[in-house]
Amino acid sequence: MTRYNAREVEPKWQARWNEARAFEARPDPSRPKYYVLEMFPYPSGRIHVGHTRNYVMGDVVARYKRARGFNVLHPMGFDAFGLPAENAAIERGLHPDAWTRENMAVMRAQMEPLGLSIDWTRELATCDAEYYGQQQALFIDMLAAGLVARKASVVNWDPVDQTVLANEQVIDGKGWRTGAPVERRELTQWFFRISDMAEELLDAIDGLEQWPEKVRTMQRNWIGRSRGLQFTFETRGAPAGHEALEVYTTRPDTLMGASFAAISPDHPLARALEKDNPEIAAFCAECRRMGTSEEELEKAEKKGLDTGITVVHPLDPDWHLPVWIANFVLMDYGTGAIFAVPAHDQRDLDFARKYGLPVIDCYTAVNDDTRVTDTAFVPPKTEAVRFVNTHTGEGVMDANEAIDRAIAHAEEKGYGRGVTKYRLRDWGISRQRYWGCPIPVVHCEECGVVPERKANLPVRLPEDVELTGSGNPLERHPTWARTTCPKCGEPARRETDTMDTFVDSSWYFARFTAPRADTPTDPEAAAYWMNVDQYIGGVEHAILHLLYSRFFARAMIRTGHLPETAAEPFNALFTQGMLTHETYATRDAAGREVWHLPEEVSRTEAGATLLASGAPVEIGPPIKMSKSKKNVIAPEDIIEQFGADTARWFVMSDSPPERDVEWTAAGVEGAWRFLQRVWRLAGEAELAAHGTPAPDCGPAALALRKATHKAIDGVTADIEGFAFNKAVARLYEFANAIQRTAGEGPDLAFARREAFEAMARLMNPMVPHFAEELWARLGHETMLVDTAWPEADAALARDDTILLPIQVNGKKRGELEVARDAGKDAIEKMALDEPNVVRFLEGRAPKKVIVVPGRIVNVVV
Ligand code: ANZ
Ligand code: ZN
Repeated sequence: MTRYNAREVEPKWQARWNEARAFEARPDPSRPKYYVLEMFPYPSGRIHVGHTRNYVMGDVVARYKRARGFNVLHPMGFDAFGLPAENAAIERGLHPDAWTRENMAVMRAQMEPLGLSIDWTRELATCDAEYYGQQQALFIDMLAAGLVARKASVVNWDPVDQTVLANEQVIDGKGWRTGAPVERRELTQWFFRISDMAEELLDAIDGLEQWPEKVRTMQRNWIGRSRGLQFTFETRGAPAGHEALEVYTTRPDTLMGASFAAISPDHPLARALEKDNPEIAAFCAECRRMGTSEEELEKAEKKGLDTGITVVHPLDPDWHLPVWIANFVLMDYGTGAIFAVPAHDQRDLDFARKYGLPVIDCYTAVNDDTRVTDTAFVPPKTEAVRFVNTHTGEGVMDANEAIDRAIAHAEEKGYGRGVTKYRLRDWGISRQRYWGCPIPVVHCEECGVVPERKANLPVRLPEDVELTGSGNPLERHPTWARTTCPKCGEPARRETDTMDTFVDSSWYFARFTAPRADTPTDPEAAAYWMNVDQYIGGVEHAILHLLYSRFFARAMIRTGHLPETAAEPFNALFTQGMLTHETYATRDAAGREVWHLPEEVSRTEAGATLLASGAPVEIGPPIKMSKSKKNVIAPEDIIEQFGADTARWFVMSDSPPERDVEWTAAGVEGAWRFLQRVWRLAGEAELAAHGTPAPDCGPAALALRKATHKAIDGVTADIEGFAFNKAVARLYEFANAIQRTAGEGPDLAFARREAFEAMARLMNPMVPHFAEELWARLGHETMLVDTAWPEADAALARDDTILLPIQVNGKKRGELEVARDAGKDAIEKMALDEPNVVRFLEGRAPKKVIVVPGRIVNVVV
């Protein structure tokens, strides 16, 4: 009896699948299509088994759908532009292109042995000119369609790297790479006009029924719709041209609690004052040295400066409020100016306490009239409160009602109007970087900004660049930017900004439908393959990547690159959990942790020691696998030792796919032993010949047949429901049922063949090499990749007994397990003998017993 040898079997089947070009997807209108996609990886280096979990999930879906008769598209590529490549270039002298391509080769070589059913002929990398040239074509079309803007905006500026930072790259006010305090600068930048689509993007979230609710909520919050009042204050003492100050509030019901007005340091009024007031200039400059993110402003200490200007309260001409410049007011939200109500806004309260400004309560809790001291009173807008100082009518009501009244009041009296605002800002895509997609426009002295001609695309990156980590290498390049104007033919300069790498990943799913087309998409292929039926990826991309992709899908519809039906490009989204592992650390002389790879450690029940020195090792709790903590396992090590299928089986077992799963040596060995056990059972079993008709089955054979058909039913439902761990658990049970079945005879030989055939087909999505080998061993000449999913026989899959609830006088008092086909009389008799029912009857005779077969028994006394 030979052992199952994954090391020989796995490459063999991979070669056979490749020979058969089994995974190359071709449009075929006669078959339903299924597009499954895992978020494509960034080629940062080697992958660890943690990365493989979502590819395996995608593969389970892909192989299952293929067996269900779908024409499956399951592509893979690389999100290959980005900063780490430039950093590697600076640190190690490698060209970003070389570094990236080397990593891609390594990762592909790590992925291939996993036996994923990927159509590698569609592979793309966003750093290929073939890809980014089409992105440039798309940009030009979007420019023509009015979806692109060029405008001045305040950005985070890293003074050391001389570059713009995204908000996410600003950590505690410092550049993520340099640690230098970030400054604010105004630059002319390229934007995608995503904020114009805010309403549409928000409303469409309701239709994303197969997305996790938490992701939908995150998207909604990011878009951030609010309803409020916009109105103008008259100013007193302001420079000419600033007689009016427009403010936005979401709490117009608190107008009577106004304590002061505040403007952003970037507000035009602040800029006007700064010109001839050094104190204001110095204060604004100080504010500008902070990042622009809301989060950051939230955390920063509140600071302000009284401008000496006042505004007139709209409800009382004699009431004048001072105007402050405040660091917590953002220029790009609302109007960049507010009135502040310290009693009901914590930021305003902190500010008021610091600068001795009044705190005026507008409302209190309904049954507790405590006034505000250190904590602003901000109950949810749906909660009823008692208004004590308001123009909206005093008394008990919730904020929403009061706000509606306040807006109506302002509109009636004519001092303001109700408006809807969105938090979502336009998407700034300009980066002063080398390793990104060049923005395909030209600056001409005569004609201004001119898009490049499509015939001249791609605008390729130069290969010879000097990367120093500061400034923009494209701008420094001696010749690259020199070109001629596409319009007038005179000498002109190329745009040297490259695109945010989020652009690259916002349409790759569409490109996969025709990755070599000489337009961004091939409309016919896109119409056939779109949408992505199942998208799988990390929840860390729940906001930006998905929102940008949703914007791009709409932009591509408007520019004719996607069909109308693709506005929401991802029908279903699944966010997978992480793979975790214990950490192992020793201490250096200074007491700092030194992390060790699991393979460097000898781990027993009692503890762990370093293999090399025997030194004791501190074991940390399982956390997400990461290079920095070294708690990673290389897939090739597992494949070498146990085979890819063992790894695949393990990462699908134990935990629901949306939750984390802990990688343990014992768990992996358990997975390996299971495959060996099934292999051994199949070898030992006496099986009927192919195509033998079902003989009359004795009880043992019938029990096994029932187990088989229940397994088919169950595993099918589990995979459909993304409960891969349940499918795995069910297959363990099924193997036990096979093992339990004793005896011999034609009926058992038949039942066993049926069982193993089902086992191979049901295991196939998870452990495809093993399943193919088992299938072949059962005597099949065709491969499982071409074999249909098994169908359960409903009669066999059904449970023989069912549970019936018993009610006495309408209250549930017990349960009855009865044969599925039990007759009414028999059920009635059993129900009256049921101990709980006997107790409730207390010796009385029932007036009536109503049996609804298959549903319920009602006893009336
Ligand atoms: C008066 C008021 C009273 C406010 C009160 C809040 C509470 P949401 O609801 O999150 O959209 N605001 C408006 N523009 C701002 C800006 N550019 N920078 C900083 N803060 C700004 O926030 C809207 C509220 O945030 C607005 O309502 C305004 O303060 C402030 F008890 O006006 B409120
Ligand atoms: Zn020109």
